[in-house]
Amino acid sequence: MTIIIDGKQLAKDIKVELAEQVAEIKTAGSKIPHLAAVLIGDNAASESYVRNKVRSCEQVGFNSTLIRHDASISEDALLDIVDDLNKDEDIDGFIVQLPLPDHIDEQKITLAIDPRKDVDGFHPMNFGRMAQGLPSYLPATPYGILQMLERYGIETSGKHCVVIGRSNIVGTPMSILLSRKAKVGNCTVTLAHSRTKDLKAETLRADIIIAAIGRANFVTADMVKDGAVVIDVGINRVDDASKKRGYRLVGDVDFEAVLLKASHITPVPGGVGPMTVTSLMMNTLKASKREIFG
Ligand code: BQF
Repeated sequence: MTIIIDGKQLAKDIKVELAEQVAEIKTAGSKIPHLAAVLIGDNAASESYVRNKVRSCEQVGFNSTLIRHDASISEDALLDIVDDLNKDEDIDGFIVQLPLPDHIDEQKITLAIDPRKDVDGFHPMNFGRMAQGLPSYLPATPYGILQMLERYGIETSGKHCVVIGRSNIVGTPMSILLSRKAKVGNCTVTLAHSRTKDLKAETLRADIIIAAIGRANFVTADMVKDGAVVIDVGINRVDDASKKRGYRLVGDVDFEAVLLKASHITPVPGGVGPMTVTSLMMNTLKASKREIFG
């Protein structure tokens, strides 16, 4: 029987653990962790992601601050906001929700964030430290996936993992983390992407498949070996007249068909997504405890 990995429940469990730690912080009279989020424009998906983050802060007992601006904000004005947050003693960590409007250089904004407050782990300082196995804020999605593998007792050591997709925030860091010498790691990793010659030949050899392509139902059953672990990072909208919103969310994996082959599979929604948000909370707690940079 295939195990459906319940990311929503796992995220709840982690939030209970975080709330216990916050309660101890409050009892000790120490500073309450404080996360700030900067949201530019009115992209519906970004709004819902930031809402999830603010709600999670409330659930675990963190303070949160949401800074909103319309899409016409200049790059310089956004850099000023980042600078203010870098200097604000009460803010332990902050995120600038991506994507940003086209006239703003995301790389420039990311570089302006103080690495000590970079709880998304996107600054090259954190990325470089991660790649070298030094303490760092791990990017939230890969961190959430590591948590899932660990908490479901999935063996990774010596396994062949195929990561599909080479983005800076998911595929590339995931491939690095799984190949590292670590509790969850020691995989032999193949990083596949749009120029990969024979993707099916690669995925059929995989013990673990991480799908982070961004195309609905891209990974089909014929690409999956019997007993493989399948982690679906995709969040794609497909038209669905039976829903009142007019669409539903599906992953990068053809769930119903792959379910019949996999040993473990993550659903969408309720799989990787909720774990991404709790990972951000875990990073924020680390920031407030100065765990990474002292
Ligand atoms: C769920 C994200 C692409 C680009 C930028 C729960 C989230 C999503 C799904 C969520 C994501 C995706 C986030 C579910 C944050 C994950 O129940 O399946 C939570 O809020 N996410 C983001 O902040 O930026 C993104 C995906």
